[in-house]
Amino acid sequence: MKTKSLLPLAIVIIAASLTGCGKGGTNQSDRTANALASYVAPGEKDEYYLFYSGGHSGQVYVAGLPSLRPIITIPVFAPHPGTGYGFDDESKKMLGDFTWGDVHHPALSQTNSKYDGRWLFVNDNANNRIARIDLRDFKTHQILGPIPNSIGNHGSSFITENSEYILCATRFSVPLPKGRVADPNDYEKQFNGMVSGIKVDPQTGEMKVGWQILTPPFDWDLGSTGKGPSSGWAFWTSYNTEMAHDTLEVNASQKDRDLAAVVNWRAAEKAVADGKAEMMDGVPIIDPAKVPGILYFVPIGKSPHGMDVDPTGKWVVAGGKLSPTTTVLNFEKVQAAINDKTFEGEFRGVPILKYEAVVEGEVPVGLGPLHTQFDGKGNAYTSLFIDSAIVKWKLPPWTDAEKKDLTKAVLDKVQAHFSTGHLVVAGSDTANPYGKWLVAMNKLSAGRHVNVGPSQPESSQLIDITGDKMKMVAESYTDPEPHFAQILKVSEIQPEEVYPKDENKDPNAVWDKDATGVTRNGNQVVAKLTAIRSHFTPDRIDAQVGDDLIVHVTNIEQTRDMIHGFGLVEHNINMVMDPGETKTFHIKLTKPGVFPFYCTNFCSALHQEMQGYLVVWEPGKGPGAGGAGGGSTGGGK
Ligand SMILES: [Cu+2]
Repeated sequence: MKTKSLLPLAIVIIAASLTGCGKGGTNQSDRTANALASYVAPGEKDEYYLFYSGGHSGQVYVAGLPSLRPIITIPVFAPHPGTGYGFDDESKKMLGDFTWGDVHHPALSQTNSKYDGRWLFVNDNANNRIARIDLRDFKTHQILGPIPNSIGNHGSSFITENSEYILCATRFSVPLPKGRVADPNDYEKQFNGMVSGIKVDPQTGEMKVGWQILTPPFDWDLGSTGKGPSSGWAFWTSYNTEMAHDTLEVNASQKDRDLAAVVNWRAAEKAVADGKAEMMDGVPIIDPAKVPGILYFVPIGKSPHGMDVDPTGKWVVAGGKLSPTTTVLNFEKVQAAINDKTFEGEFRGVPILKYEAVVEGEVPVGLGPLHTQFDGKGNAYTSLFIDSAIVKWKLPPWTDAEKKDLTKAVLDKVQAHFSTGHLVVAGSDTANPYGKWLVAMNKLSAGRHVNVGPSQPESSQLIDITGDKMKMVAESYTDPEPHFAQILKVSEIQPEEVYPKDENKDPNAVWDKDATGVTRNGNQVVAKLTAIRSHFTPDRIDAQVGDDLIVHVTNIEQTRDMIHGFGLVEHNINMVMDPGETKTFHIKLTKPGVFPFYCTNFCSALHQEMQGYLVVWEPGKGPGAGGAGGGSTGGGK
């Protein structure tokens, strides 16, 4: 009797010791397998770059995959003393008067719907800008904007399949052109949204505003561009087709369906070339009511969010947000409906495609579907904000049984922690995704890290999607606040580690001691310095109160990772020069004194000794005092 009753308990104990159930409900063998799957040993390197947007930090962060370890911050819309960004003349000019931005959706440049490893574009939702990062040096090289006639540049940056355009849509609507004032009570009549085509130079990546399409004052949300059969098209969801201007939480959630935009961007480009646009604030604007064939609407339920085109370009998936389904549009049906004029009405002269004619199905994925990504094997992965999960489901074509009951198309679900917003599958927006890894970027990661006070760190989770079932592998801190991300194979790019001397075209670059020095011309004092381990030449600059001081520093190292900084005390200056790079700053000297400058970027055992003095004399005093016209003033030669 006694033996019999103890037997089940013994089995439980043995089973528990075999599986070794650990923290967080993961058993020991899974813990070991997961650790090995994401482990990158000291000296080894990751296989992929993860570029994730930094939201209102204004920056882009780069981590490695599968380790999820942060590698570098690429400053874009905010100063970053660690790299001297926003302190030298060039980056200061790019930032303009803004010290922040709101980065949402990075886009890697593409050629033939494949990442070409040249540029990464990111949008600024707050100040209506687009930036270009060059993957040759992982630095921001252009900030375009504020874009005219565009407010709330959230629905971007969506790149076309050969990087012809960055396409953008507005989240907010205002009276246009910017600066015109109208009462928000007249929202429907006086306010407008906009779709913008930002033209990208195919050689240099230089961006300029190409054209714009006027839209009703809907709040455009996320979008994506077509490829294959949908080549030349782009798609955005919207919320607030109610056109409410207050208490949007309630007033913009009245209708069961909102209108998504289906945009023929090639037709827009042609219409502008054919002179069918009217200028507003220097930009050719197309009114889609006057130029048919550019814009169509299609109803999507309810308050949708993400709009993603699959790798074949045939299926366009919209997340329902307030509806527990994703809506799958069939692009061939979209084209047929356009050709056959299968419309269910129009809005302000723009045809509304008949829902039943273009929808392939509504997949019951779960609560709060936001964004969808693809693995290129016929599967889709959707983030569920409310369910805090990632759901894997099967794209069409569906079997008859699946069509009858689309719950059968839902293949797997894995919990995320918590409230995933965006997710990214490696290469999802190309014609040939890498698949392999999915990263869930969670919005509310309450309690996932050790307690650091009220601002709870966000977290991202790495999910292995190689098998039939998804597998949660690892989790890591992510800087606030991640929105979308892009994943690029490390082996596909070869960033420069040193700027070659002969490629430095800066007219103020100096490479040898004889070319360095400080010269005065009237009230302007120009210093040309070299930096090399472990000294500046010259290490003394003399000037006077009231002078304009211009300092050019060239890092003449040609050795990788030999970086020097130039920090000037009490003047808010910190430049950082990479090997072979010249940077310039420019200040008005307002106070007398002796101000040390020093290398801020640790460079050698004698780094601490790498310093010098800016001597700011009272007006009319010091070397070269009173002398108008050129002349040496201290330090140097
Ligand atoms: Cu140094």
